[in-house]
Amino acid sequence: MFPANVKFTSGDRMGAMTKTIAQFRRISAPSHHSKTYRSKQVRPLVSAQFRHQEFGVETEMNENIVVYGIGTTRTLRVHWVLNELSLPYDSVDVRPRSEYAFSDEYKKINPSSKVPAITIDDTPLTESAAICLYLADRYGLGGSAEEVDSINRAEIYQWSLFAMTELDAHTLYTLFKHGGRLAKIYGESEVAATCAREGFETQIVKVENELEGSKQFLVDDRFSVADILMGTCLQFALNLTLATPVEVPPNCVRYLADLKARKGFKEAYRLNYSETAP
Ligand SMILES: N[C@@H](CCC(=O)N[C@@H](CS)C(=O)NCC(=O)O)C(=O)O
Repeated sequence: MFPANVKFTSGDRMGAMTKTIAQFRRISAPSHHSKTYRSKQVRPLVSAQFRHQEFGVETEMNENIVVYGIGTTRTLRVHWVLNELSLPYDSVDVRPRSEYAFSDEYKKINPSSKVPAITIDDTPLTESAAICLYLADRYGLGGSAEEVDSINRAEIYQWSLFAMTELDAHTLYTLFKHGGRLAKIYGESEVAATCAREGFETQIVKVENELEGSKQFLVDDRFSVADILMGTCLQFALNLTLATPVEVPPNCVRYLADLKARKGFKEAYRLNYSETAP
């Protein structure tokens, strides 16, 4: 199932990785304040050589990956998966709703002008979850490297899609758009915001119960892309600035705190939230 350039060390999934390329670069997108688009500047970013030992993946990276998008929990998840995998990539600083996001240049990458997006050797891919699932499958992040017919893999999809649909898209983003900071753009609506809040608080119980008993990861006691997608949704919930904050229950708060202690998360967070990161 894996392409020729991604190999597991001879039958030993926990074997050491033999090759890592980890030179990151950041490309500055034109600032949303500027009227004219400056040519992109390339700055070297720090390398991050970690995690592959955990997954036992031997990677020969022949592709050029560029991430478009910083500053939100959806962009964070893409930086996070790449940092967990120690994959080299370039990053273009595109903020949501910025002038560059609506430029013809960016619309060729994501016609809906949203972030995040990536290009892989100039082929664009959008939708944060699709990007994360693809990269996790292709480069073997934890449980995602399971055979296609394994139940673990099915559970990774189950939790990933649950996070994206029940939490990210139709409860948290609706609350953000109609009851939070984006209401000035999308219109304030108490009905929509209340429904979204109740929806989140009902759905999160399923995650809370799953994490009972100090459970660290969602699937098979192993870190997987489902944890990245769920963790960023929980972070999204906690980031929402609302008169009455949404309630994130204790097992979820503890689970997120553990995820945030990971080196891959910390590096991704630094790159995602600081425009001046080297
Ligand atoms: N389903 C998409 C949602 C992308 C999305 O809505 N991104 C936000 C930033 S987190 C955005 O660009 N919003 C612009 C807007 O619609 O205002 C994904 O997960 O990638």
